[in-house]
Amino acid sequence: MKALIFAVISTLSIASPAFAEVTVNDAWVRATPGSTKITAAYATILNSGTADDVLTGIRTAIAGMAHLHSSTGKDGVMRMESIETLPVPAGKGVALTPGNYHVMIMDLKAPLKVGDEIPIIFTFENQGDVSVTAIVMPLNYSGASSDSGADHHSHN
Ligand SMILES: [Cu+2]
Repeated sequence: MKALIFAVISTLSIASPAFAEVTVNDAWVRATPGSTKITAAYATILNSGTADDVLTGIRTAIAGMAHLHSSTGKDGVMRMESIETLPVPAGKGVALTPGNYHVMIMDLKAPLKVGDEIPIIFTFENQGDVSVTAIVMPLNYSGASSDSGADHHSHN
C-alpha cells in the first residue's frame, strides 16, 4: 500500500512543472530623451525545462501599453510589427535584442532616466507571470554582449 502511494506521488511530481523553468534575464530598457513617450525593453528568455512554452503577453505599470514587437529588415528598410505570441522552446533561449524582438513600451507615464529600475511582467502560457526588474540604460547602449559574440545563448 505504501509503495503504491509513493508511486502516485512521484508520478504527480513528474507531471507538474518544476518551479521557474522559464526565466527572464538581463532585462533593460532604453532611456527616453525629453518628453518621448515611447521606448523599448530587451531581455533574454531562457527555458530550462523540458516542455515548450509561449510568451503570450507583457505589461508594465510605468506605461499605458506594452506590446511584443518583431523587427525585420527588408530591402534595407527596418519594419516593426506587433506579434501576439513568441514561442520559447524547451531547453532554448530567445533573445529580445535591438533590431530583433523587443517589448515596445508606449504611453510612458514619466521619462526614464539611466539607472532607474522598471518592473515588467512577462506572461507565459505554462509558466504564468514572471516579474522582472529592467534597468534603464543609456540611449547608445545596445546590449551586454552585442559585440563579443563569445557568450551568446543559443537562439533561433
Ligand atoms: Cu517596436
